[in-house]
Amino acid sequence: MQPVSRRGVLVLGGAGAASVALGAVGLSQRWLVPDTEVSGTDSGLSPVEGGEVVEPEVLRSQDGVLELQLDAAMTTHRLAGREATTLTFNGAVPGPTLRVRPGDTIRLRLANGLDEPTNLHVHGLHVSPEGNSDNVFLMVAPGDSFDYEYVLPGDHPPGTYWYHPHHHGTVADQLFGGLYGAIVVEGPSPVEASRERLLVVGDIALGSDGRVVQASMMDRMAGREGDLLLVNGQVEPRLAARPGEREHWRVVNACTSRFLSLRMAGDHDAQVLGRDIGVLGTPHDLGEGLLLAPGNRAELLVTVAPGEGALMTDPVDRGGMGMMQGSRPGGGGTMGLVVLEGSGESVEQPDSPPSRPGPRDLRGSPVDGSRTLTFAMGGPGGGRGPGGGPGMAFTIDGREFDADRTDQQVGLGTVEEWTVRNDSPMDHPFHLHVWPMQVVRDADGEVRDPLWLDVVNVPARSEVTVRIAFEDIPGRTVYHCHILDHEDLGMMGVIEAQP
Ligand SMILES: [Cu+2]
Repeated sequence: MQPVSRRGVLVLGGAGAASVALGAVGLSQRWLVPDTEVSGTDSGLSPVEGGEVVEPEVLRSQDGVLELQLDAAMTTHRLAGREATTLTFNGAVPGPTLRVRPGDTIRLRLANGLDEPTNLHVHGLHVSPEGNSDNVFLMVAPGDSFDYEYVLPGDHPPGTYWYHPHHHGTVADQLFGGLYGAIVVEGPSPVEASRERLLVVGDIALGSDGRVVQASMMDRMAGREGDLLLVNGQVEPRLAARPGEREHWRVVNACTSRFLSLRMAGDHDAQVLGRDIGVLGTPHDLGEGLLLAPGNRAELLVTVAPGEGALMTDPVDRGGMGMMQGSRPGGGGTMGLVVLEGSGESVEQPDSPPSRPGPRDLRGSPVDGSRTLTFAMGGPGGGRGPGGGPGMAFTIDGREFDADRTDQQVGLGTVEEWTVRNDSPMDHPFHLHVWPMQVVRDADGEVRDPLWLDVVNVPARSEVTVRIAFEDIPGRTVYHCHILDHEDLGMMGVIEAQP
């Protein structure tokens, strides 16, 4: 089968995050299209597709406390249906799912069994970035362990969050290697559904020896994408349900650099209930492509129809540069994430989900300050990135990351409006730790309904405007591009919120 080449589009491109469907996939075909072009980091190991979906082990808080140990180590285990040697938390990819409630405390011992430093970030949680909380400036040396404690506020938004290492310079390697897991903050009223499912999407490339393929400098500049698209560590697992059943799916994009464009193929109905932070007031159709940049999450309400269908992801053109031929971001063609089979006796269709109170809207608040941040690529880099060479600079406001410099000082208790500009020919998903962002204007114009994200994609050569309420949690932390290779190459800054 002739691979579908998108290289021309990508090299000429920089067209932003428009998704491109590469032909419809018929119901009788395998959902995973083999032999399509894959990106720079290719596997020599053939995955075993299918099998019933298996969810990561769940660790639940009791009486307001979740205590656990996470062992980061290189492990030989089953991945993609084959024996593989990857990085793991507690021996598995993904690591265990942490289920907590607002007001809970998580006490987590991170034991570093790797041969290099690591640490931990709880992505999206509104918790302190200081001390032994969500402090990305900490470093846990090989052989050492560290006791983290995260105290969730009593009004913490329910939703789907996740964790991964955040040690600058090796974030992409360690996440791509397999170090990630989900965090669920339960709400007071669960979504009415027959069942809940967690689908943690990651990608990886494995050599024929079952080891993780190392990324080249070109892969890093493009943002590496592994050719094995994993859901809970499996390739295209299967789910079964009865027609008429309604399921609540939590989808995490834990890929290092790969963007997902979700749609449902087949007759099953899918509604979007929530994005990164909290719920949407009114669910809307999944439609033809919900963009999940690396780090984004979606909560879906799936109503099962008779027969087979699949949650798919279409390739996303996230731009590129002429010199990046050979490592082609956004590659891989249309791929299946999970196959959903509706069979057996139908159950009565439940009522449509009630609307919930929507999230707050900062557009009514006075703005205490505004600033512009500019993402750019080009010129010689400082050589802080992996590989050590000068490479290309990945900058915010013309500077590469420096942990000792504070780039943004904000006042605690203020609301600010930030315009994030992207002067480069590639998309950069903007992630701010601790404080969620309300998107008020994206590359397509005003955003009508309140939309709260902690990763906001800024398409190539465009800008996005967000509002941020710097309330109740002071501290010093970071913002960065969530193409984690770009973050490692310097596209990160330091913010401090002070009274
Ligand atoms: Cu980037």
